[in-house]
Amino acid sequence: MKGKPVYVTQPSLAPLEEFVEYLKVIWDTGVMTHNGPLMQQFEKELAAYLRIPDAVAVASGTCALQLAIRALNLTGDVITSPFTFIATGSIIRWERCAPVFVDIDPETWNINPEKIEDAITPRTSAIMPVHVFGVPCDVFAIEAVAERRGLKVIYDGAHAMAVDVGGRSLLSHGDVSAVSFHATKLLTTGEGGACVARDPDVMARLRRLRFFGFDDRKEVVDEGMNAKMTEVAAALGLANLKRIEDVKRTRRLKYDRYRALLEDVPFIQFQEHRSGETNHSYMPVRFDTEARLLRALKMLADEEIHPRRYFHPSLNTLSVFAPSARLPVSESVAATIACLPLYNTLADDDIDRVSEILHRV
Ligand code: T4K
Repeated sequence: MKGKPVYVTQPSLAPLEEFVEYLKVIWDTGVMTHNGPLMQQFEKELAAYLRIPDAVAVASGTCALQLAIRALNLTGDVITSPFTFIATGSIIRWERCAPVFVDIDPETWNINPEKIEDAITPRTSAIMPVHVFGVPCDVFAIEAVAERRGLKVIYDGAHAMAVDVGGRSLLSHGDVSAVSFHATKLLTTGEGGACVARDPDVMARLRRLRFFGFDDRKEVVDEGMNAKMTEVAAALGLANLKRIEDVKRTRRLKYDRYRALLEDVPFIQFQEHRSGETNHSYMPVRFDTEARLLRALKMLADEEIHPRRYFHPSLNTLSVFAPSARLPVSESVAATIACLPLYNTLADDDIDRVSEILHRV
């Protein structure tokens, strides 16, 4: 039976009253932006939640990546994953560097650390892996290569909120990690993001870059742009952060329900969580062929259920990044994956309906 449309995701929002409580600060003070009290509080509470010293809140996940590239003065080639959202590749190019795509692991769908070394040349300045769908990259192998070859590491941690690896936040790895708080993410501020850097001097630089190059006394001491998080966004972040553990728990239950229902479907493969850690921010499934994926999408769309082909096509095949090498694993994974609906208010009945349809594909 057709119900109301079911989308790939819906935002996880705190009760309106809790958001309004924070908004009152804005109405009382009139401060809407420029490193206001709510943004500072959000940075502190985010850092406390992640058990890291500090975080720099910015206007989007893409801005976070952009500022990271600038703060580390990257030039030349940046090695990255082709199986990701366009933002990863395009921000490298936007910053006048060249993305060099390296193929992915067929099971985790993250960059294959064993293939990184072969792609390094004298032009390479950094590696920018992606923790795709919130599943950690092999941070230890990647950082070993980076250290050996004198390269910086920026993690595109757009999906990596609230995941630990080796007993610490995934976002504390690398020279800089960049997370997204877009409406579709585990923690949302509407639009927003944050940078986390190991080196306090890099953190200070990120703060200057996001605010026109101003220092604490508002003197221009660096290059800069406007990538600040607004007070309204920070208010939403504060309200939503209070619920993040609930959000994670609920998503895990829904993810597990899908897994149990789909486990015996012979043509479906799940993403490998090798480190055992993930935040269940997406529900990706891989089909054996693109034809079967397309048939599944059609059958689901007929029932007003709308998964998404995150991430298709593989970035190395896009003309904006030509010429790029052929990357068979990423191209094949990208052609056969769909993210099923997964969000906190998704009804179990809808999960059952999606699973029942997939059994029939
Ligand atoms: N790196 C990676 C690996 C990323 O995945 C992303 C972004 C970035 C970097 C950059 O971070 P940001 O600069 O965006 O912070 C979404 C998001 O725009 C994007 O943030 C995200 N990744 C990407 C994977 O997906 P779409 O094309 O899915 O958006 P849209 O509008 O089709 O929304 C999908 C569904 O979500 C809708 O069917 C309904 C629901 N939705 C969406 C919005 C915008 C809502 O319920 N409310 C909303 O406000 O891009």
